[in-house]
Amino acid sequence: MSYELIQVEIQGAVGLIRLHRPDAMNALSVALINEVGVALQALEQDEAIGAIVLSGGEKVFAAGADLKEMQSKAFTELYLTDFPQLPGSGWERLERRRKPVIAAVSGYALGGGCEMAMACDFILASNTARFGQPEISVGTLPGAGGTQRLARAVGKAKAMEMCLTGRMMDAEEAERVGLVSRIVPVAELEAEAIKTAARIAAMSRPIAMMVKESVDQAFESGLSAGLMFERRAFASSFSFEDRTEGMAAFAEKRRPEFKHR
Ligand code: DAK
Repeated sequence: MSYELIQVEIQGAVGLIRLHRPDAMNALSVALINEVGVALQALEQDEAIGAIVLSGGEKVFAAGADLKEMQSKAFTELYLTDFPQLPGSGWERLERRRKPVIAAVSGYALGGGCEMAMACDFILASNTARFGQPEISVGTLPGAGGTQRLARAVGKAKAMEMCLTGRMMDAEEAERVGLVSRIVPVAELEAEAIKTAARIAAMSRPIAMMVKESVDQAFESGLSAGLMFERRAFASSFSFEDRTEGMAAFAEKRRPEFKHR
């Protein structure tokens, strides 16, 4: 598959998807979102891939939905098509994927760009990253998780202020409040994200997927239901060969050789 609006690379067991629409600040047109979805699906289906990095350019991760494309849309169309989340659409694939995805954010991550980064499993940011939900400035509001994931990530006060004023948050503030896991110098960001993804990909794939499902569960349920989910997942890890191998390797003071089974 050849792509026009993204670049896809494979580095060992890591798949890299780089948003690449530099003349429009990586604005998320439906075509771009769907290319991301196609690439994600291919990487999900590739047994050799254990983790994925989603990055943009050094100046911009993504400046949000393509406002020029969105401008002429009417309510009826958005409602009838559940824009742009039709079954099989790129956004739906991003939301439903099972392999871990790291967002590597440099520069602007605004509107749908911030939402796309937050839909990943965690965000590594460069020192130039700037996050915001400026939709209110163009007369609308976040539509792909901005009010929900931002509030869960940074709490009500910051989320409310950002969504109501459109104020951007820089990398330091984003790390301080827990929106990003770490800050990396801009020139090193993509390499560091790939290195981090490679570390995840070296773990047992099914166990990494269970870890992801279990942490995600913390945002879907109350504490006792979440604890029960985790306990059941923990018990079921004992059905994997990789659990036997991991503990045997520890006892034998060697590196485990996971077979992803
Ligand atoms: N859409 C289209 N084009 C964009 C764009 C965008 N969001 N952002 C930038 N561009 C284009 C500019 O129009 C300009 O194009 P030319 O004029 O050169 O042709 C080029 O990129 C360079 O932009 P600037 O000249 O503005 O560059 P600056 O460095 O001065 O400013 C900026 C950079 C990022 C601060 C500024 O461009 C800006 O404020 N952009 C708009 C940011 C914004 O409002 N974003 C939120 C959009 S609403 C959903 C999924 C997603 C969404 C909703 C629902 N579902 C799943 C239901 C998302 C909604 C949104 O994101």
